[in-house]
Amino acid sequence: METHPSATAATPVIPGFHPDPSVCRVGEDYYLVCSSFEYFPGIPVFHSRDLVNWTQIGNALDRPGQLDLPVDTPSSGGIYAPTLRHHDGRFWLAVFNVAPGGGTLLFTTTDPAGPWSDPVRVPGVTGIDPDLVWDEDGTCWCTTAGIAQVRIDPRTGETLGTPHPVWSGTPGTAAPEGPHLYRIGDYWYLMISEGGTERGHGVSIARGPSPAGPFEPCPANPILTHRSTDRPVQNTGHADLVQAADGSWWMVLLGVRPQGGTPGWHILGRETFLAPVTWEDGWPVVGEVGGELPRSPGLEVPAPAAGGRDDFEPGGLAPYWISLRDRPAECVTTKERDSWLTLRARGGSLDEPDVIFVGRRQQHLAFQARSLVDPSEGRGGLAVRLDERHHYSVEAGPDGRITVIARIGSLRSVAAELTLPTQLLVLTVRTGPAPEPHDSRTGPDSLVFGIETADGTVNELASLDGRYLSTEVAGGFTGRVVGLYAAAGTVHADWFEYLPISG
Ligand code: 6LW
Repeated sequence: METHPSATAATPVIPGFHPDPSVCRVGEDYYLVCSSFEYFPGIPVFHSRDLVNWTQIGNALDRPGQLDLPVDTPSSGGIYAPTLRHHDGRFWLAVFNVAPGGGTLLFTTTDPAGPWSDPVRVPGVTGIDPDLVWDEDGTCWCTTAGIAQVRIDPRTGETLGTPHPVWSGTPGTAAPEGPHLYRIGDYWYLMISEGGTERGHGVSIARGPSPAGPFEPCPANPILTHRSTDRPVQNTGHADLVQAADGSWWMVLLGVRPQGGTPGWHILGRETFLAPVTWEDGWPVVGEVGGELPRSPGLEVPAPAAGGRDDFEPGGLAPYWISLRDRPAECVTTKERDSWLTLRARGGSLDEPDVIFVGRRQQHLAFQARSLVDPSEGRGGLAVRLDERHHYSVEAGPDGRITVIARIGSLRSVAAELTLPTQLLVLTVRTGPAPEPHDSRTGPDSLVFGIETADGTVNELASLDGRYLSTEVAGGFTGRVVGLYAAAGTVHADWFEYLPISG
């Protein structure tokens, strides 16, 4: 594969909340999956021919029975870091569901676009971040955060023995997790993340003669970290390795792009980046994150993620639309009104865990979104959501009252209010510059909510400080999601448009 120096070293290959990437190659095709937490469907699946341009081809967990996220599954609980592997003609996916009744789950398919199998439960594996690898004898090894390891039968979920500790990274370093085990050349390599998924994050590796070790750490550990640097991409870690069809090696990893002053706020969640890997003395050496990127003949790189307009055709929502915990057909449908999305309220406002909300990830540092809604049968609107306790929205209802609502922690406030005769309305949100102060405390951005009148004039109602919809404020593992919700009655949307402004 050709490589070319990129001027956009801070550009993720899959922007927006797409953390914990796991990748595998079959011939010329690459497949990649990410964590999905409290959202349904779960585990977005991407395809690429060059490791740079990725297309979402589905979601592995797209039906009830595969993905059970009870209403008491907390935000940033649910589906944690998956591992995707291809073995013996099948794709395998291992995940841990951090939810009541959850645990380790395995799925398999011959087509990563789906459908994927029902889950096989592995009750004997209780750690997060399960990795799967098969040795020369066909034995399957499952390695989890901690780091612990046990042999399993992936078809039945039976554990063959009890999990036992293996190499757990650099002594004194927090949170050994995200293990992946590989047979490369004469060695078995155990690559893990350590330091926690925040600014101290890093990747370390060890090697040994068997999948169970004993493991000798790489003298150059951590092989990747951006801790204590001023690089634009921070929190780099939770990585997976893949060998390209031409023999070159690559790492996919998560990173964040903090904005504003100190301590820096990341608003898009943890994103997927790519870095080149070379080998020296039998150890991997990681190049610049986002630096030298591969290029397949005929493909321009790196292509920024597209925005676009959804017209809600009756076939259903595109795979990038995500809901909270489930998506009951009686509450979310494109079949009730021709080419409209209908949302029927169930749980009240965005403060409630069972609110009916569907959205797509904010994938650009600056964006705008618009939607034409009919609020004549219920109250609802356009929201930017981090979690139940951190969201902003513009909402309309049959009484003609339009409100901009800000929820920050335990505070809920109506930031702006306006009454208009009930009518079809275009609700709008866009990012803008951070509000004052413009000093070391400058936030990442602002979120400006408004309505558009029939002649296309935008009436901006409120501009809200974006820092409160960042992971540094809200906590957790996700990022901003922008979308539509119903708080009472039934709300219809004719179309929804998401457009990048920059980055
Ligand atoms: C994941 C862990 C991590 O399970 O964050 O960054 C956790 N790494 O490995 C949630 O994504």
